[in-house]
Amino acid sequence: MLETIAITRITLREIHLPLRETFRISSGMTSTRRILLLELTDRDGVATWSECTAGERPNYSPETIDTAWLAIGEWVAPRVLGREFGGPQEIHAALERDFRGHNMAKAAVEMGGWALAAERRAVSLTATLGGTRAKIATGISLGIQPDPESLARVAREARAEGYRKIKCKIAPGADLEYLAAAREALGPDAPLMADANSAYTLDDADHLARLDELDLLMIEQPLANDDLVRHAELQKRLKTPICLDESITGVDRAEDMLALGAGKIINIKPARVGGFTSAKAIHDLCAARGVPVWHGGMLESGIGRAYNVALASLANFTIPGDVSPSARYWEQDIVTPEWTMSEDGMVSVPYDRPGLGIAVNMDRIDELTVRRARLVAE
Ligand code: OSB
Ligand code: MG
Repeated sequence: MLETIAITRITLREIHLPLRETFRISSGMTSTRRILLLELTDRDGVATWSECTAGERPNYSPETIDTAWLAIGEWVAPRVLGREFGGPQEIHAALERDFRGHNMAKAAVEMGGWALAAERRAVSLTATLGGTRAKIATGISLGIQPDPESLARVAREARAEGYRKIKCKIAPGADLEYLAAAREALGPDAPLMADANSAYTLDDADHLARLDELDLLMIEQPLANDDLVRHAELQKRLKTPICLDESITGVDRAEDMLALGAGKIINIKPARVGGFTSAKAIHDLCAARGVPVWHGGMLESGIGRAYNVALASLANFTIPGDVSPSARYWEQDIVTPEWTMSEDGMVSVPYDRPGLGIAVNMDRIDELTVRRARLVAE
């Protein structure tokens, strides 16, 4: 049966992939990504790859690459290996029952299930998800720079390269002046936004209200990761729309955001919400309510990026995503072809190629691997 998914083996690998430039956000810096890759194989020998996007430290979400390695081995894989599922949505359901949190660990396997379903039918992951676009609009997420002038320079360069949205990371002490310099460099009509990664509190509301003068598309996640109530209070005091990232861990939180008025836009990252089943539910809810969404990024390798590109091709991803081309991150990616961007800031969706639409560069992965584990049905 083409529709059933029966995963019999999952190989975990950790690779170390140096970023071209250190990426600084309000809560920490990353210079080399420690990336957890999964190779999933089914009963008939059909195989695919997925990526767990947890970071090295619990500064973005409570998960890390090490907790995900443990959670997949101890709890996720044992629920999935050797079982037959009617479709990837059933994998999602099996991972929800009496199993709190660990969304990124769950997502790595659930999303792999979607790619296996695509491989088995020899259609693209995009088609399997219901994507409708042949290319997606791309933005860039710029890390915190040493001073406003540096931010103005990199923002201008990014705009010249074609990026359709310029997102600047901010933190207390690196916000108003920095964004004002970027606005000045880009001009009044350029699509500019800020991402605070939870660096502020409600006491900063008056300070944050000064951002309204800069005509930002939105401010992303100003307050704590688990706080919708104060975001609702802050939104009342800001003209700038609030976009939530960290706070939206599932479709229920998206409903809460809308009910409370805690934000007007959602950054969807499938890993943060436990996988594609949940990401699609949030996408559909927002589409029904007229709320725009865009696809976030977690500095993924070319494998994770294949999943992001596929999901971002769904109809309600109407704002350019943080889905930049491989060369923005890596000297050399681990996939062929690498992800590229056109001069007008678009990434092509491989809708006519089966599965992920890219080939995995095995030699490169072997070179970069620092540990490996093989999980099989008991
Ligand atoms: O908040 O969107 C974020 C990277 C790591 C952790 C959190 C975030 C980010 C980014 C990177 O903004 C976006 C990208 O992958 O280009
Ligand atoms: Mg963010």
